[in-house]
Amino acid sequence: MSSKIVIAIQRKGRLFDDSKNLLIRSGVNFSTSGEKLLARSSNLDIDILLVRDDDIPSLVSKGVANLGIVGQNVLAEQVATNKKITAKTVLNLGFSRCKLAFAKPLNSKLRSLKNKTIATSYPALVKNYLKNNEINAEVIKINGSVELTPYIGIADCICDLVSSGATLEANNLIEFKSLMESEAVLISPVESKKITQTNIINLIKRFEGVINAKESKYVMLNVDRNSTEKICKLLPGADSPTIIPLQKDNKVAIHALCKEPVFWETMEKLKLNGASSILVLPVEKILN
Ligand code: PRT
Ligand code: ZN
Repeated sequence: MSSKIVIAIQRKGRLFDDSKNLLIRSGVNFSTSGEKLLARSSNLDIDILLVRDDDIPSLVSKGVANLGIVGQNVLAEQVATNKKITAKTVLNLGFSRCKLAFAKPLNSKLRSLKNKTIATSYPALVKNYLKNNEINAEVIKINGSVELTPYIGIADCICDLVSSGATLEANNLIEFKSLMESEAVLISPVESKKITQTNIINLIKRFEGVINAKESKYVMLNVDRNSTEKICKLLPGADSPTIIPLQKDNKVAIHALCKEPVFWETMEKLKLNGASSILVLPVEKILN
């Protein structure tokens, strides 16, 4: 069996920068230029296929690529349309977050989807939603500029991706129902527990390490010994903090890996409970 890993990522578009950064931060060095469709890692036996995001589920399902990075929205639509799309999600990547949502013109009196015409680039997901909710409505597939359709008279409402909501606002549309939340995911031809190639398993662990590190912070602070328990309870997502006695007074230093965001509010609470010299440091990589 070849030990080379092939990873499919989007060539250009919203997923590209974060996909590339994830690979680079996981120690996969490569460079892309111009119209190149294949990039070879300079330090690992990895090929990176640079393709349209719509082709990624099929490349991975066929085993042409061992791994791929794609939005859940694209994967779900293709799974709902084509039996040959069997790729499995092995890791949620936490970037390119958006939702697929229904929206209508601001001045629309629409109260339900019943007997309405819905324009969308995600017809299979919308049809499934309508079926599951026993709603009879017409779905028309539009590939781009979905937001225009209510104004040119071909749809009563739309179902499209929304992230900041600025596009809806600019087009005088208002969201009224979310169909699904989406983020970028790592996919493979088989479920993660069925992956046997050690180098792929190790690469997925590196990806996990980068993603977990993004949310995590290393917190260091000093406190009176008898406040230790109280302070440890306030540290978000810290499993087992290290307690180090300080030479001076009856104080200890607490060092902890917090796996959840540490907000200013948390730091203020720590201070109110007696902590001092509170340092919050970024974590680059985690290997569990
Ligand atoms: O060329 P290729 O086929 O590879 O790319 P593409 O044009 O099909 O996709 P691309 O690059 O636009 O998006 C890739 C993926 O990014 C999507 O499949 C989603 O998983 C994710 N993503 C995250 C988004 C958005 N946020 C998003 N806001 N994809 C599209 N949008 C569009 C949306 O369709 C709408 O037109 O942005 C507009 C709304 O954005 P806001 O911020 O104004 O709400
Ligand atoms: Zn696409």
